[in-house]
Amino acid sequence: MAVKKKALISGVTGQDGSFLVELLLKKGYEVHGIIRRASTFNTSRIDHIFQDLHADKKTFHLHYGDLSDANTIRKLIQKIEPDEIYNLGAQSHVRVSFDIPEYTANVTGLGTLRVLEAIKDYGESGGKKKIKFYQASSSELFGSTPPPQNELSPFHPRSPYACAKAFAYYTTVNYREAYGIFACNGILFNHESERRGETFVTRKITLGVARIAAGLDKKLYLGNLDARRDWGYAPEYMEAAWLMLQQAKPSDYVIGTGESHSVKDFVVTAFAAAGIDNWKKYVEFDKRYLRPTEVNDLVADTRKAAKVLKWKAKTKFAELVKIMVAHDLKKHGVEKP
Ligand code: NAP
Ligand code: G4F
Repeated sequence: MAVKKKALISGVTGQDGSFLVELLLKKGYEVHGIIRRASTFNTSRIDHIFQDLHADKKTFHLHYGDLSDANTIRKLIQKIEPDEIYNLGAQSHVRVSFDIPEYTANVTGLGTLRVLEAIKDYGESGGKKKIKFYQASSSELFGSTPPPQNELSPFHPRSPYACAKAFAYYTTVNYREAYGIFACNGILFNHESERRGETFVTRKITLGVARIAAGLDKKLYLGNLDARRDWGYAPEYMEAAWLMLQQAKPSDYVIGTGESHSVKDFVVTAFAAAGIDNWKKYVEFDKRYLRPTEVNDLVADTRKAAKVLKWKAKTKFAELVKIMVAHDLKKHGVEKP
């Protein structure tokens, strides 16, 4: 019987982590995930996997750890000896990073360095696996660089989050060049789903619409409606992440749909998908959701991913909004219009 490949995922309890676990288990991997100790349950996105017929306790394992704790990361890598590491863990909220910049730099920036150092030391101390590394880089790196953005576009980070991701991006490139580690940056544009965190704008909108449809809320409070994003469907983006580590050579790739829409477009489409006319009656501005520096427009130029990875986004904007609204309406017991 062929030996199963092993993957180690940081951020396994997040939106992307949960889709990546499903994908890798389907591909026959043994999957290990790092979870943080919390005083409340934080595994709701992955609980169903243990009940799935295809996953049992022998193929999916969880370990306590934290990206701020180099010692535990090192020990986990030495014990598990994964073939592939996906570093998805991060303080990933851009607005929040202005409130907790030092913590964000520590986890989102230095966390990446800690994982790469542990991989390097594993190799140098005679570890037998040539561990491949995926870094969850972000289109936030481009910041104020005008669209479309590709692998050669300049970075101009506009938040502590983006600055931390820039450190992580360059550290990944440096460890590839300096130590020959198979390390890739997936520069992913915004990707969403029914599992998206509830404070990111898309999910906040689809949940808000569902709560209004269910009669639970009267208003939805938002910030800047003019910002434009390239929004795709998260499970497809994890397929791209996996593909990057299956190539002959490590490299960096932009992943997105190639289309941008404004937050207002998302609002209009979401209310319409729930059969509610006159969105203006429900949406109010709240300056608390503005950022000191904003990223105005992101659009991915994905020609490299299409050529090398043969990857292309399938789910486009209108379909994505429909999926998310339908999910949140159902969650609130509202029949689809
Ligand atoms: P998410 O839902 O916010 O998940 C973040 C994950 O990181 C969670 O599992 C979280 O654990 C974990 N985490 C937070 N702090 C940690 C720490 N100190 N140590 C270890 N783990 C920690 O994010 P996502 O949307 O899945 O995104 C995954 C990655 O891709 C992130 O690095 C994000 O910055 C990046 N990214 C996302 C997008 C996007 O549009 N979704 C685009 C580009 C890049 P808890 O569950 O315990 O909080
Ligand atoms: O949904 P957002 O919070 O996502 P943002 O800032 O684009 O970051 C997400 O995507 C990045 C990839 O480019 C990831 F790296 C990052 O980890 C995260 O997943 O905000 C999107 C836009 C912003 O322009 C924001 O100002 O929506 C605007 N917005 C308007 N009202 C709001 C709100 N954002 C949030 N979160 N909440 C609002 O009420």
